[in-house]
Amino acid sequence: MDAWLESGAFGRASVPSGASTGAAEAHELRDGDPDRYAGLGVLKAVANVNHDIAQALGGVDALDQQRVDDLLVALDGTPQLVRLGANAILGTSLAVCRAAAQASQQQLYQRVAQLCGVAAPSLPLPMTNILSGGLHAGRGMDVQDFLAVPVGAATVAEAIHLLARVRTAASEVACKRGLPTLLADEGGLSPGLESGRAALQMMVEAIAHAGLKPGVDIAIAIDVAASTLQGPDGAYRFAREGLQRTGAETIAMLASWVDEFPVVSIEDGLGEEDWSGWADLTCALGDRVQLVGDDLFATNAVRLQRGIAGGVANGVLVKANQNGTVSGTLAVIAQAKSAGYATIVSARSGETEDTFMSDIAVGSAAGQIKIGSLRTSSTVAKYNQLLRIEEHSGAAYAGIRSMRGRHGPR
Ligand code: 2PG
Ligand code: MG
Repeated sequence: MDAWLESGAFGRASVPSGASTGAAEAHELRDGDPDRYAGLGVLKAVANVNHDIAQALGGVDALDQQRVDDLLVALDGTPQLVRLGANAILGTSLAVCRAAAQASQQQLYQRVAQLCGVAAPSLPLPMTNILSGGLHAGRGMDVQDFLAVPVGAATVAEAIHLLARVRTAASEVACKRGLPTLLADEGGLSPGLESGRAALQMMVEAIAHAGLKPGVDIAIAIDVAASTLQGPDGAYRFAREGLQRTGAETIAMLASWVDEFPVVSIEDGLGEEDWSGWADLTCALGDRVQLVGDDLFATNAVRLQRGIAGGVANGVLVKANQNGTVSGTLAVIAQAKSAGYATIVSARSGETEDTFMSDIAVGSAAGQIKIGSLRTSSTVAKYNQLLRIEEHSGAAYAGIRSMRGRHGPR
């Protein structure tokens, strides 16, 4: 998506797509023509940008991001942006924001900081996928993601280096064990291990093999993506393990992992509509680890409010394409922060070369960022953007203080 302003300023953006999507996410408009990209073409969304959206935005002040985004949402007219498509709307919103940054001679992270009233942008603590299962790896393991969190790093540059060391070491461990070393969707490995515990053991082995201390240099985050495991009866099916667990049993399993391994963050530990289970999970583990809602909150203010009111989770994953606009995404970050929730700006499993998310993470002082392993150009681009901003901004590194649970602010 390209946006030109009358001044000649220009902004370009592209939008990602996810494999494990939450039901409450803003709608991604696909053509549904089976003869083109298996139905996943986006000619309709492109046409919406070129016609309805271009017409509606002509003459509107691009520096007024809120007005641009309000116009886009009103033009769509549906809560989940099904008419024009959240892909069409977000692409426009991001491109306009970039053009506005250029017009006002700001770096993009500075523009984001201005939009959210953040005086001190910060460099985020990264978390990175190392081992994959679920929909990111042909269901080779039940749990979707095991991630490394470089809790011992003092700068974002050092953090990225530690992550690269763990990822390389994980490949070596896989090789040694005769496990596959091919890439999963997020640049991690797909070892197809039989249980979450086995994957955690492999994570610890990889961290140690990299010459690092588990829990000191590198801790572990998990994205269970439990919505993808839950059956219509509400039970969680761990097919690879050959087990079914109730919500309470799933909480007990997660608690045992926190007891035994240096786990500091658990995302989507239960399903997206299991609100009472989530409240129990938060009571059980919220003081010890960060509990992150991804499919649960879907970067949606109404769902997040329900979570805050019900004592559910203590962190929110932030994906701009779940929300649909720049303003809406930044508003969710502000809402989460004022409730004391951690905010983790996240890539999707289907990413592009666009690095906007790095600027959102810094500009909003989100504190954390989740990007796939340093194995593809789409992820390297985002880490590079963080390094560029680090050099340009002199912003402080948020580090481990940005987490919730035992590492978070008291
Ligand atoms: C997630 C994301 C990134 P997807 O579940 O958090 O790992 O995956 O884009 O497939 O939703
Ligand atoms: Mg997730």
